[in-house]
Amino acid sequence: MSAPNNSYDPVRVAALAPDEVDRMTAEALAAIAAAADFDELKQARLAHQGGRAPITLASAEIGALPPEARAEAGRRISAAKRAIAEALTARQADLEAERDRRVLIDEVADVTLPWNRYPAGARHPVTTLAERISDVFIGMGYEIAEGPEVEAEWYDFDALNFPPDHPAREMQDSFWIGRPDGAGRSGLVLRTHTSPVQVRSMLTRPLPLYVVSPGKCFRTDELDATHSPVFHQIEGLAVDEGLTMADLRGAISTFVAAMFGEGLRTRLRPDFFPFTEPSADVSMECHVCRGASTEPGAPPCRVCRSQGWIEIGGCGMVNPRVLIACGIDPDRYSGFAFGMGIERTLMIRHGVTDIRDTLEGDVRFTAAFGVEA
Ligand code: FA5
Repeated sequence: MSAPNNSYDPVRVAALAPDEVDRMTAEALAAIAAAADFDELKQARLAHQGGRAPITLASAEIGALPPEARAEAGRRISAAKRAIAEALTARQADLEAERDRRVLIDEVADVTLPWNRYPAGARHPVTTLAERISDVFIGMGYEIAEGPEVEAEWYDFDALNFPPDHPAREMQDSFWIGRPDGAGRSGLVLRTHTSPVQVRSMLTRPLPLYVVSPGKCFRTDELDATHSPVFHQIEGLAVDEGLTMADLRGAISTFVAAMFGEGLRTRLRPDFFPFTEPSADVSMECHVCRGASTEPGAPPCRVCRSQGWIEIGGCGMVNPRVLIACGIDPDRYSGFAFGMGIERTLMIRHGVTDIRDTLEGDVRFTAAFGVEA
């Protein structure tokens, strides 16, 4: 800063002359107005408001003026600084408003665009039906039991009283797991039914025993409208003192009422399974025609093929040989068991005419059952 000077020296303080201050101010205002973005505005601020700005340097010269001239020069400089500061603030506000406007345009969300291009997935109806059937039995006090899909031959056949080399073993055509060296069977099989879970349950759980076991089964059946090489069954097993066929029938009737409606009759007809004695196939009265289609002249029923009855699975009293194989005293305990196909139950319940619809993964099929979680 120059030293105080009582004699006005127009050369040394030319920067404070009104024209010069006006010129500096005009230059600053022009630069500020021309700043097209925040960077340019920053440059203009540094150039015209910073420590090296002409107006800042000029104000440092006020002390060099004669005292009578200082006040006026001070006012002029202050007015110039104020004008520059206001211009900077205004330009800053303009640029911010412009940026906000651009953001609104650039980042606009078109709320009319379709939002569900990837429709929510749904659980497979076979899975949800298996859970519903399980829930019916859980409501009666049963527990869920599980077993492996790759099963030991002993559980799938031997312990269930399928004699070795007996044709009964071929009742369910099996996918055998070969030995890694290719030399014959390994003793493992893709389980052909859920009945091995009966054995696993009897060997590991305390008595009395009430379990259901839904799961996948595998057979070398040709794929057609009613058969699949991979399908699901649900197994039921009860072992307790004093159980009879009447208890078995009660369990099945409760299942039929819960799944197909109240008041439908059930029918057990003699059948053969090596692991139950006596054994029966289970049918229920057709839930669509309720047997009416069997009357002479009545319209045909697609669901039961005018038989009046629909077969839903196999059942029986647990063969005492199986109880013994599982270390259970058949003189004290008796048991009943049943096994039903889940795809077949789905087909009967929902009028599905081709089991392949349950396998193909077409969402138009599964979506019809809703998006039940
Ligand atoms: C059995 O598998 C016995 N384990 C059932 C059983 C359990 C009897 C407990 C007694 C006591 P079956 O082979 O009939 O039985 O099969 C039972 C059900 O599985 C059939 O009624 C059918 O609904 C279903 N099923 C069998 N094979 C297939 C297949 N290839 N595709 C779709 N469902 C099938």
